[in-house]
Amino acid sequence: MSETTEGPEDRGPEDRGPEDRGPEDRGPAIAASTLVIIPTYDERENLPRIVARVHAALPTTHVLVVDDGSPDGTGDIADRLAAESSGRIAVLHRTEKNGLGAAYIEGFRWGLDRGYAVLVEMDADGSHSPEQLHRLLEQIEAGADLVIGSRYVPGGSVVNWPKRREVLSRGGNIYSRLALGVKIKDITGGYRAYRRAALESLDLGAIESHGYCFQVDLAWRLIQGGAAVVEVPITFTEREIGESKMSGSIVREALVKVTAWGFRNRVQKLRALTAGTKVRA
Ligand SMILES: Nc1nc2c(ncn2[C@@H]2O[C@H](COP(=O)(O)OP(=O)(O)OP(=O)(O)O)[C@@H](O)[C@H]2O)c(=O)[nH]1
Ligand SMILES: [Mg+2]
Repeated sequence: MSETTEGPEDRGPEDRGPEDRGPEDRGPAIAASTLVIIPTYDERENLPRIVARVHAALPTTHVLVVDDGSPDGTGDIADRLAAESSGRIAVLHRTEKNGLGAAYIEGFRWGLDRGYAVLVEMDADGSHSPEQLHRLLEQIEAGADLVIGSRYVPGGSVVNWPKRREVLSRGGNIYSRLALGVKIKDITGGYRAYRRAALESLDLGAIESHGYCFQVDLAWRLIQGGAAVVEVPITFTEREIGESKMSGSIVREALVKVTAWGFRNRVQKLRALTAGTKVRA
């Protein structure tokens, strides 16, 4: 398997909406064995909207909400949605805010235990468009292990992002590309689909990263293991409701860890090179 960075720019009409397909046949077939994991912290207004959009786009897909005891009552709203969902929505309640990475790991474990073929990461705040999820799933069907919804491949875009945020995100991606020597344009992106075997190949208990770093960490581990990583273009829209949980410590964590991984990787390569030279000499 190899690392690939660009999927097709568009695998169907730009906004192939549910209205274009029959009610029982929306999206790729694998949508019926897909679990969309949505971590939440204070997203009471966003959660019902995003879940409704997922099910309008892909009615057979299941959703798992992982709430970290949101003070605004998001967890209760999730329970209500689950009760009315005929089994398509489940909720995990965690007692305290412990970061997006830990929430996803618990969600992955839950989904793997229940046999889902694909596990998707999606923010609750509307930045990741459920109407574009079919693009990610189509690439899994085509053989990818990890598909990243990318803002920075041709066809990808960001809407309503303050310049400051875009500079930070683009800078973080350029730095990660250089430090790690990977070709992926949006390695910090959090809209993703994982083939279950890809997650099973990882030691999830060993992953301690939190924010953006969590995304880089998983992609980096998979690339090193020889996984096929593909990017598809997405339209990323800044949240309209609620507050961002981005913080300086999330940026610092990513910077420190990515630098350390890149350094270690180069040392390992250098060692392998000198060992090879000695053998040949
Ligand atoms: N369960 C859980 N969810 C979290 C935590 N922190 C953030 N989230 C959720 O993770 C998703 C992404 O968080 P955001 O605050 O939008 O962070 P971001 O997308 O990196 O930053 P912005 O671009 O500023 O929105 C949202 O659905 C949040 O509610 C956490 O500690 N626990
Ligand atoms: Mg966000």
